[in-house]
Amino acid sequence: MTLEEFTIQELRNFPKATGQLSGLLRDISLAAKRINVEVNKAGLVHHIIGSTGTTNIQGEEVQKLDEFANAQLINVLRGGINCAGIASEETDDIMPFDDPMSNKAKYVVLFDPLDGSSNIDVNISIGSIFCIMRRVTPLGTPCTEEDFLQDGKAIVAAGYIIYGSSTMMVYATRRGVNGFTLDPSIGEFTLSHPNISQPASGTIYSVNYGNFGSFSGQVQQFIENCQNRHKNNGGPYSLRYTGSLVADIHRNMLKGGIFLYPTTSKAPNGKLRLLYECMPMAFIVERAGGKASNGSKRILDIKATSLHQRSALIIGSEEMMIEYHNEQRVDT
Ligand code: AHM
Ligand code: MG
Repeated sequence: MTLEEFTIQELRNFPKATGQLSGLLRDISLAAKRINVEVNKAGLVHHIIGSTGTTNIQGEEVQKLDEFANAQLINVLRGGINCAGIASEETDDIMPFDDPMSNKAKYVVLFDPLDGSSNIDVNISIGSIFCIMRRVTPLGTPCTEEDFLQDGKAIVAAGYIIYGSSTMMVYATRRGVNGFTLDPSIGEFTLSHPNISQPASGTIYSVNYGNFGSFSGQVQQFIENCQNRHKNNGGPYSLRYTGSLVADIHRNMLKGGIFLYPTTSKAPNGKLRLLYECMPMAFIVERAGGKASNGSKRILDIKATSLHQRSALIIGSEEMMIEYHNEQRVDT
């Protein structure tokens, strides 16, 4: 079943649905296919790799593919009629589409167009992350920042595209998580991973171990426990970390594991973006049965106060998350 067929099938189960959410998911999947084509050319065509020579609002170098992916997502969402406006990791401010059709749309979309961009030039999986929120401002008016600065209760769907050994789009709604693999022979995302459920435990931990020295004592202890405690239990956990959030969380969601990006001395509020990275991934993982926190608070209970707010992120299999939080309590 293609993603398009799947979303239409879902609509049949909800006769009252307006089809706006399904339309958005199809719009996003179209942008994903266009981004995928360029990502696949990255080793061949030099005008698309490397830096644009500019920096984004976060002071990071903007890669040409980041910019391309951002433009593709904006174009499909602006061209469609289901999105009132967007916020992007690569754009300073929100972008209300502000035309009569868009102003009537129920949803706004937040995204990180190309996450893990430091991996583009070295052929390691990268991803796009998106989050669809129900707006709070009156329909018929342009959306405002208030529609984006919400907590997890506003999320109706979230997903990611992973450009890896194959290209997949995984998305979650309140009804569950489904994964679609791009079938290059027909150019369609095809249902390959129905009803994804994250194993309750696992043997993988994912963390930038280079930052170990600047983690808190409690985080260091948890990591040491991952290395030691399970020796009687089939050996230590395996450390797996690509530096691409989507790839690291995708693997852990399918196999069971925990991902940690705690606060560090360099990033005292965490490195990852609450709205474009942490909240969408938290929504997906929770729908698959896992958990996500900033170390002390559930990610989906945090209400963003600014668009590019950072957060620590601890996310993964339920039992490993409980273990993490129990240890934090014991140690503090
Ligand atoms: P980006 O949005 O600039 O690509 O950065 C986000 C990435 C995540 O994909 C990844 O988990 C993290 O940054 C890796 O950071 P580090 O290199 O500090 O380990
Ligand atoms: Mg990112």
